[in-house]
Amino acid sequence: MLEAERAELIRQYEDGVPAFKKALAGVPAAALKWRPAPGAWSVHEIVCHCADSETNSASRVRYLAGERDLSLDNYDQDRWAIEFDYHAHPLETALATVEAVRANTGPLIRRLPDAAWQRVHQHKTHGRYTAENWLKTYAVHLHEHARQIEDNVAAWRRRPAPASACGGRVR
Ligand code: NI
Repeated sequence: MLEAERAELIRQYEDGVPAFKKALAGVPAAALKWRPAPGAWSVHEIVCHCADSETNSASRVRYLAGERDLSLDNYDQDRWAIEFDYHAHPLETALATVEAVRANTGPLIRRLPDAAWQRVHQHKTHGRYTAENWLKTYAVHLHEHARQIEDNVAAWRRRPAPASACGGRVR
């Protein structure tokens, strides 16, 4: 990867939090825990996912850049959302976590030397894996979830009116 491409991806990575917070600011309180489909995440669950995912991501890039010959694996993000009961998790601490881990990782990746970016590890799903592979994923991660939040709100606004308790009959 050329240095200019990497610099652009790092810039995108650093733009992720403002984009994510902007999308979240547009969510009506009543829409926060609304799921667009069975099994699809609510905005609240998306934010909790991002806190857990970004925490892992911040740790992962440190391992990729600082360790040698690792074997990496995935985790099941849908299972985490259910087993960790994301709807019961405080939204504010999840958002603060996303902000903090990103703020603390940006300066670190900005000063990584070429050798650290290109150190080769093995990933169970992706095979050969470097910090550059990591960067391609996480440059867009919060932007993608910001769009998902906006889509959730749009779907929430279009949702059918709930049936009234009396089944909609005129009384
Ligand atoms: Ni994600």
